[in-house]
Amino acid sequence: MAGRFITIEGIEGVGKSTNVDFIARYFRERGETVVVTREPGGTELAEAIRRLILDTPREGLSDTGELLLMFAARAEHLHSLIRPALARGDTVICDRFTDATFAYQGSGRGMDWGRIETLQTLVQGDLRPDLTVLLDADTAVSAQRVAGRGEAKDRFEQERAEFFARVRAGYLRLAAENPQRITVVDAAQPLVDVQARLKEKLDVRFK
Ligand code: Z5A
Repeated sequence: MAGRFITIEGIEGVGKSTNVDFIARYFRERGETVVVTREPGGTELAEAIRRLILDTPREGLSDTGELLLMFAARAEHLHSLIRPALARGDTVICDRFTDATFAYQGSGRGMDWGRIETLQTLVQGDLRPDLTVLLDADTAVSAQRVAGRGEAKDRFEQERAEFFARVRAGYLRLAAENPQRITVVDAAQPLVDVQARLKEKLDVRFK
């Protein structure tokens, strides 16, 4: 596959959407064709699955159902958007990917990581991101930023701080286990500093 696959991860409100735009600009300025997408979602069918997941109250969807819907959405996303874009040689930047499943369904919900690895192989084969940016901040910072938006809370946003602390620990475990692929950026800093650090890391990796 000729294109580049970059994902961005972190707990809610750490600045993923904000920095996806920054990364997209970085590669467009280098003359690359960039496809920006997100999970769950990215295609019409996967966006419908996203709405189903996020709008269903906690008691209305089992943990196993939630896990399988995440991978069903991912299978469609890979088939219809990500793999074709990579085959064309585009740079694909995805707001969340399978690390989110390990962190949220694995560490957050307490589901077995080995089972998630099995689904990862089934759905992705050996496709993994070339680079994953993990925006890391503690739960107080993320909660404050989410509250600042004043929007209605979805299925995940209604979870308590302990849930997000487990999710964050899951992400940090993934970063420790995959140091070549996952780079951690301190997202608690002012945006200008976060983006300066991000640029340094992209320069080192893609110079
Ligand atoms: N999920 C899952 O469980 N399993 C999976 O496999 C996948 C997903 C793929 C939807 O994701 C939910 O799906 C998600 C996990 C689950 N739920 N949660 N939590 P989502 O990505 O759409 O939802 P989200 O995490 O809630 O994203 P978000 O709320 O849009 O947050 P964000 O993109 O990280 O943050 P942002 O919108 O860029 O920034 C938030 C605010 O902070 C905004 O006002 C910014 O201007 C501000 N901001 C950003 N950076 C800074 C800095 N550095 N300083 C100050 N202010 C800042």
